[in-house]
Amino acid sequence: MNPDASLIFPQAFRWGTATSSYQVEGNLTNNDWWLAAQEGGYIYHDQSAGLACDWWNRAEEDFDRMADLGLNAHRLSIEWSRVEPKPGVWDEAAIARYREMIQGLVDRGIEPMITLHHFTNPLWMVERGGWENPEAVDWFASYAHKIVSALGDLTPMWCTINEPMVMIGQTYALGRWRPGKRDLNAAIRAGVNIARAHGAAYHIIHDQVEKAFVGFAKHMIIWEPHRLWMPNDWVAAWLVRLLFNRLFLSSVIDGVLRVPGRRAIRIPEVRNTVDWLGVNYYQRYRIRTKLFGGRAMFMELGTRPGILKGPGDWGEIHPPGLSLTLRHLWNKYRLPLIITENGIPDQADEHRPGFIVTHLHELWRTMQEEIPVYGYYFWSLVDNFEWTEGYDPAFSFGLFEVDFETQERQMRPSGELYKAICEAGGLTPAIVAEHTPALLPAVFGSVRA
Ligand code: IFM
Repeated sequence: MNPDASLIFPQAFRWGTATSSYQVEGNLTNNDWWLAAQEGGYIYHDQSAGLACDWWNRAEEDFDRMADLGLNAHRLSIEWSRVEPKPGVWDEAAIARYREMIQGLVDRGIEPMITLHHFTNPLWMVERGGWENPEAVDWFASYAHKIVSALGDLTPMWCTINEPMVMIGQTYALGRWRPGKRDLNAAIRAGVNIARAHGAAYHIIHDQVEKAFVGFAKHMIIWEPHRLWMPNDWVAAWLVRLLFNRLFLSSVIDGVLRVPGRRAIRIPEVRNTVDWLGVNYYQRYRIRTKLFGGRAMFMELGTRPGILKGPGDWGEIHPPGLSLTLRHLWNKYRLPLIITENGIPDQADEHRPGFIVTHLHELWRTMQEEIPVYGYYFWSLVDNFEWTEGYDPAFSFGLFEVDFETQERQMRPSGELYKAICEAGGLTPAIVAEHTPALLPAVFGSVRA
């Protein structure tokens, strides 16, 4: 086999994994996701994250696993409700523990990327109206200031907010996340405040961190019409693409939020507050319109037979969507890109090895077009709490399987594969032959030495 055929990534490429505070830390009872579990009706079996992966006590054991995989980067988040349990009251011991954890990554040669907000909000914040309250911008800025002054010397890599459109859509428009609103005006109010909060944090980070490199993580989905002959499905797919993929993104780049059918909202202070764009890429959805669905449900998600799907409503696994997305974002915004998340719910690890190889193949091909992608953070290192899916085993994302009774970890075959890739700095014929032999012709068939 010709070793020159390998798909090797640049020397400085970041090979990472990603996690978030509520999903892995444990014993968090001061935020809205904990409250949602108490209220019931939002989460699989009304579960809270409970002890999760017990990172508050044993993160370093998983950092050793990262080092063993050969990772040089990891994305993790700070839990706002932990460090600021009451407005303006700081838990210095918690901040010290974060410092210890993040130093622990640095000591292992793993560059931390710190996310300031990953879905959870402190209870005091939601009691005061949450993101709909314009004061949320100042609350978030004060929290960002505290964290950046405490941790800013440890890393230049900062991610302000994770998947703002997922949070806005699920909480305020689709009514799936607590408090379950279906109110476009509320969604717009929250969207503007979140964009402002992002902008404020961007400047705070740049003021305090030398060589700061700041972005946010945007969930990008491939939306396609379900029935190619049905004009309504095309229009619906176009509309959802615009609302979900583009709206928030454009607002922080242009400083204007343009909701179709509404007056444009100017937020000039937010303009150009992105150094890099984080792409969380997972799936493709096909949109199917319904004539008699009622106001909120005039469309539904469809899938095609014969295409690999995730569990439940996860949609279709579609590796070419990653390159399509990266190409589109680069052509439109000309900003460096980072894959801040990519992964698959697959407890049996039946499809994860193929998922990793096919997505990295797409990524490598895209980078050959001089599209700057600075890193790939796999979601996730360990199985963890999956939001409304709770601990439903079908939604296990880890390179390591976790036994939540004993906290034991077991590396999955995909963990072995990712380790080989990180150590080699890319895909080689030997790695693909060993871990996903059926993909060998597809990945290396077209590569000439
Ligand atoms: O677990 C989530 C993560 O918190 C945000 N992005 C998608 C992941 C998988 O659903």
